[in-house]
Amino acid sequence: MTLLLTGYEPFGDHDRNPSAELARRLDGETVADREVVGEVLPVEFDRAGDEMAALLAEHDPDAVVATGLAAGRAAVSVERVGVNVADCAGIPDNAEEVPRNERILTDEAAPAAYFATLPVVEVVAELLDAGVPARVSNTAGTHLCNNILYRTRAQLEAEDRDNVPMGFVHLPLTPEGAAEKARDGEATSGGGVEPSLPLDVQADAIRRTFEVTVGEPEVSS
Ligand code: PCA
Repeated sequence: MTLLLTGYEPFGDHDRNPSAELARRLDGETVADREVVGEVLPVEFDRAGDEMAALLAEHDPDAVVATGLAAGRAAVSVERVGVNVADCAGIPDNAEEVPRNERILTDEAAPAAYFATLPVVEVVAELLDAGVPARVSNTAGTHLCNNILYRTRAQLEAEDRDNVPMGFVHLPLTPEGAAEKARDGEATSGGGVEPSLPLDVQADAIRRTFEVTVGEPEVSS
């Protein structure tokens, strides 16, 4: 029994991506009595969805949590919905693709959006109870993070695997990442620094996300 966790490689002007670090860190851990499979996806519109499809086929996970970086957000953001839009919003992907106002699935019957099937409200409530700044987010944007949410939900539905909970969690910068960015900026002249959350706290948030999603392990008597 496995739990699939994906992160994304660095992209744009980010030299590091906490989501990739987390996927590597949690890979092989036991969470809620299941083994976490942590994998890093390419930030490429042409490849990410196909790589996810291959991971679903290989691991047949009990739940899927995809993650990525949302620099500037102060909280762990559990996404509610993925929309059928691919628009790089000025940030080319790592293959220099720059889609503008495109559909992810061009089939007429493709829905405008898919809801995440993680229990997003319960996950956020649990994270807040545990002292982790978290919120439900109503937009994952239109870049690769939205893309993997929409495409994975479409894939699971097409395969009649709708019972596999799947969703997307956007992560803030780590303190190290925020400091690195501030070094290139105006912080030494009184400028601002982006919000951040330590990787340990982010890792705890992801473990709890899985636990709430698949339920705590049974306590045997
Ligand atoms: N964040 C981007 C793409 C990859 C990542 O980690 C996003 O929010 O879409």
